[in-house]
Amino acid sequence: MSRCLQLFDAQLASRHLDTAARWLRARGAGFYTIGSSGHEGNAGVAAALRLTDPALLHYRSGAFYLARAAQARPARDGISDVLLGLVAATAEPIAGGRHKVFGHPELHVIPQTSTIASHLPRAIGLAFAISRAAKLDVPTPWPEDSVVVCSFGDASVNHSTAVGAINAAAYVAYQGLPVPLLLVCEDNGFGISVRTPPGWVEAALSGRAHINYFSADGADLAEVHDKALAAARWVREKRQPAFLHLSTIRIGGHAGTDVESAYRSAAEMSTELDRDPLLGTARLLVEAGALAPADVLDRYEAVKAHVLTVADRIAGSPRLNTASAVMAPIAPRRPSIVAADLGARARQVTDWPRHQTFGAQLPEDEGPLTLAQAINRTLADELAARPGMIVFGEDVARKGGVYGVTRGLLRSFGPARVFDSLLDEQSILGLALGAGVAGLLPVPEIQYLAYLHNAADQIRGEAATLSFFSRAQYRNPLVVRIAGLAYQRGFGGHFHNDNGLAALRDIPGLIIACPARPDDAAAMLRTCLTAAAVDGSVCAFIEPIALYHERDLLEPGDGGWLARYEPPTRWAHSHVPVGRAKTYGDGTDLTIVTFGNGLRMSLRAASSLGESGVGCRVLDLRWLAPLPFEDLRRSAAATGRVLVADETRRTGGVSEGIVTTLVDAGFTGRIARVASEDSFIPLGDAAAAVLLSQDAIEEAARDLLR
Ligand SMILES: Cc1ncc(C[n+]2csc(CCOP(=O)(O)OP(=O)(O)O)c2C)c(N)n1
Repeated sequence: MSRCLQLFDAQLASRHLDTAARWLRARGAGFYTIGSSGHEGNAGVAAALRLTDPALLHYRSGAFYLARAAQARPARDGISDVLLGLVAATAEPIAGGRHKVFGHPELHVIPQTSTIASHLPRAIGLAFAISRAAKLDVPTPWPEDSVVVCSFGDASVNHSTAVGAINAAAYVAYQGLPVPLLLVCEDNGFGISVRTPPGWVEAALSGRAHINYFSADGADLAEVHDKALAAARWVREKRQPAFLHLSTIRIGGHAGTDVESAYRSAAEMSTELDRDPLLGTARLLVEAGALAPADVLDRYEAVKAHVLTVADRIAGSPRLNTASAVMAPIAPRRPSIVAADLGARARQVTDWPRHQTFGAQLPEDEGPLTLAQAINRTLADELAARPGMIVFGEDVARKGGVYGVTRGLLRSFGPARVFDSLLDEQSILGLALGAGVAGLLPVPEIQYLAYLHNAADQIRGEAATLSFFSRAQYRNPLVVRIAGLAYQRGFGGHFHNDNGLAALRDIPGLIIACPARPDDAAAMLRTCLTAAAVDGSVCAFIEPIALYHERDLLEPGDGGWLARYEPPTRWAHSHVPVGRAKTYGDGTDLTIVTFGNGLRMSLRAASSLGESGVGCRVLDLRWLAPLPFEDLRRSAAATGRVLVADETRRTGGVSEGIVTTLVDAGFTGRIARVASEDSFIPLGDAAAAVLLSQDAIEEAARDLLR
């Protein structure tokens, strides 16, 4: 009964936090009024789980958070945590005033965004990764027998992200792989003003193959606890996913600004209050003789007084007030530590284990390699050196990738570390996010850039924001390899030649690598993997498909696009730091700024221009975010004339950023740009009509010099 009383306190406090949220808002001191009222039965779910079971919570799981805070030893003051979040105080323990989220590393609550259902792919990834990490002997913050709990609303069930994630959980479980995941649907019957058809959640979630279904009346704490206990036990023992469907009510509308009477009758709202979970628990306590009715009221008032007193005290707490303070945790970077770590690791690599990976011939002895081969050998070297690194995606394992980039990795490292995923980019990235949080180093592949876009939120909204919303207390190290860009000699049309990077370029903190040459690809991939491991960096590694198997630069057979693989003794020396460009040539007439396929075209153009006496230098940016500001400025100043050769689209393409950067830097010389058209890429030879060409670069260069 003391447990029940403790949970009742969590429920009461959660309810009064909602009151406090509106009170603070009315005083201009609070900024968030989405509450948990009516959902307080979720305290019983927390009680059925262990403190160390990682939780990804719905924004109405306030009582869960408070109940879990009480489980900690010493107990945390969850009330203060939430209030500090409501007033966006810097002292708030997880987001530090950046948002109101439920989260705390000591409580194993991982903060979530407000994008409904977007946390489900990560939750599945985490459930998968905890077991996978144990199998690989990689330490994680959580015991091997943990249950990952993930809560969400009833309208969220219909979101394609949830549908895909639930399918992914079943797909993994179907194969007999562990997915210890408890999916808790807190069903209040509404998504803002839209009613979920009665019975729909049960119809959608129950009876599914490979995901067990439990349900409970969210107003009955004892029932919630019993069912949650049964569900958690089932998940923990079977290592299979389960739903826990809680029927709840929603008291006070969607948020403080929501006028519920616009879409609900007063009669309906007042009848529903019979199902208030606070009344349910009070009834339990009174019937069991633990409290008299008057005690219940006293307790209610005492908790209210306490919450409002704390609210009053923290109302004026200091808030973030400078851009640098706000932005500090977006993507903390320590380039010198990355370089040192890379060097130290390289010194530890010895040839014997590498021979086990590569056979008799080490890659540095293979002679000049293509871009695809260089990436392949680097992945192999890094997989050998990093036990927590996993490589996965569509077709990466058995086939070795559509372009052969991951060929042989499955054979060398086995299916626990190199595996084919289901065909769902959102689930691939979600798995990566869960794996990263669990302590693995995920290297997912997105087969084509065009197919990143239907899952971009997993990078944009989830991966890139985790450090921001947790003050870097949670990180999801990630190196997502994306085969992309155009010029596949008329093959494939738009979907295999997408040249749009704008959707990645504006994501705060995201590192975008775009190597063009084999030697750069190897060094930059090592940099990304090290930055991910050391700083938790989120990296998009863009691989220009058309250059994967390119061998020549100026003449057929010249081998000018091949490069030898560097042995580990040279890795520190050839380290390419994030944001460092590379210059080719030292001409003083013109600087051509470019990257990717543009580098090869520009080098060819520079050679041709050189024949007519024009001295060019070509700057390969290599990193598209952060842009190599200093190198750009310096090489522009060296000639006073800049031509940007950009294979991405004229609007929203990389060249916009380069020109703006130069203008911002006070560059007063001449600038021009050539880019691809604002078009999708057509099939066949027509592609050339809309893409940047070597001829266009040469012509623009001559114009600029005229
Ligand atoms: C992807 C996305 N679309 C729209 C919204 C705006 N929105 C916020 S809450 C909400 C309703 C969610 O309903 P439900 O999942 O039932 O949770 P509840 O709020 O009822 O607990 C909507 C549409 C959002 N946050 N995310």
